[in-house]
Amino acid sequence: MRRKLTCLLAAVVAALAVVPGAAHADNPIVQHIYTADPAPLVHDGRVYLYTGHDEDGSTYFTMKEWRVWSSSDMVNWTDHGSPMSLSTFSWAKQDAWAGQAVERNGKFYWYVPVVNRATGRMAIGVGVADSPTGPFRDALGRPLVENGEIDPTVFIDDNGQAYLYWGNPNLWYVRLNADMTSYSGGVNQIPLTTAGFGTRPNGGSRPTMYEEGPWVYKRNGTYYNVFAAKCCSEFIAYSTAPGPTGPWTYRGTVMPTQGSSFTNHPGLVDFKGSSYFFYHNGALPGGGGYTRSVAVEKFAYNADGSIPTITMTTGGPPPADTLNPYTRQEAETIAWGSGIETEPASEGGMNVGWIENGDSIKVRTVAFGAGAKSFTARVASAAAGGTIELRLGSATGTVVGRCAVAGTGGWQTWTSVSCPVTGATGTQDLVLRFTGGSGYLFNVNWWQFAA
Ligand code: FUB
Repeated sequence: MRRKLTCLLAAVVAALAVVPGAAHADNPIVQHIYTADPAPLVHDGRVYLYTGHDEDGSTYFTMKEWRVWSSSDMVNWTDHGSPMSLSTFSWAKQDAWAGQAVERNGKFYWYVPVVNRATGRMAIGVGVADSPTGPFRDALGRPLVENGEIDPTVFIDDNGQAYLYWGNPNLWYVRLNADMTSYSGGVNQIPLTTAGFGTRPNGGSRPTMYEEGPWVYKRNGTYYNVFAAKCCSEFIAYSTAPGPTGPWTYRGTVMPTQGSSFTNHPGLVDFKGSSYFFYHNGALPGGGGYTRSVAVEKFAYNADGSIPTITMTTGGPPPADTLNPYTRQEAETIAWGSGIETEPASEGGMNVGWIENGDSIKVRTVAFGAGAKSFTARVASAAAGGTIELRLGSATGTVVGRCAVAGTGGWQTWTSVSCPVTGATGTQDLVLRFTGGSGYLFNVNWWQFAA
């Protein structure tokens, strides 16, 4: 990924710098891999984002694993790697497509569609974990439900009744039992009427706008189903209902067809007092219908509960919070990464790696307060190392510190390096810019300032 992106990203960032009003570029929210099919979950003061992973250079929905990301501010996103993949489900053959995770009684349930090797049909599996970042295991050892259709969304109503909806070209649901891994009442079909889901121009066998990717939730007593509409290219539309199973009324467009991907996929949450709409597009260099990227926009419901039309931006939402540099921050917590990649770290979590001269990581709204005095980073290098430049605002901003990194004898042989810092005060974007000789320089696991 990085080979083709490094130069192109620099060009994109340079172009954005001269676009009035585009002071920063934080969409798509992940730059080092292609991501698709966002499913956000708010838990314990963070938003966890469950996505698919489009392979580099893909010419189909060639997807082998799912990924998890999290943020406390909607702009800096931590890479939690891949805690669930096709290999989690021994019965799964291929197609790690669009799913959704939910928490119940301290456990996290992640519903996903995959091809069942035994039948060759799409089936819905369920992963379960004790933490929102996994690891997830197969809860059942078999599909929860199978009818050849995709894109599960899960919703727990106020009375505790949980529902799993899914479908393309139809729309189905089951009533999940409290264990979240079985259901009662059989598999039910939601009638796709034009009153409920709009009229598709030249619809033929698909007369309504409903295509796939339902996202069902409840707000102020109204049930919402936001879905990918029409094909292809898709746009995002929604319907509402007085109950979880209907009757549904079509409410129109949420996001028009935009963004260089012929699919789109919705996910909505409220977080720290605001509403957010997640989607995907083909906005990264090399991006397109099979190399997609997840992005997010902030929005406000209209007074009558309707959803305004939301358009894709390169800026994304404003920060919902500041980042505390005086606690340990993972290097893989990133607002915009240029040239870097991530991998599992031997010390736990992920580390940033494949760093070359000129690569950088931007972290937004870092609350330095009265001033930072020193910087410490956890680093490893099987090569000669290099330097971490600490810059304010951008990769060409004021240098407030320089930390030398020497070779440690291995890419996972970790040590801590420290250096003095002057001039880092107030709340500012921070860029860790990496410099050195040729080839890969060093890895970074975490960093922390001292006041
Ligand atoms: O990512 C594979 C498929 O593309 C998803 O399941 C659909 O929602 C569409 O986004």
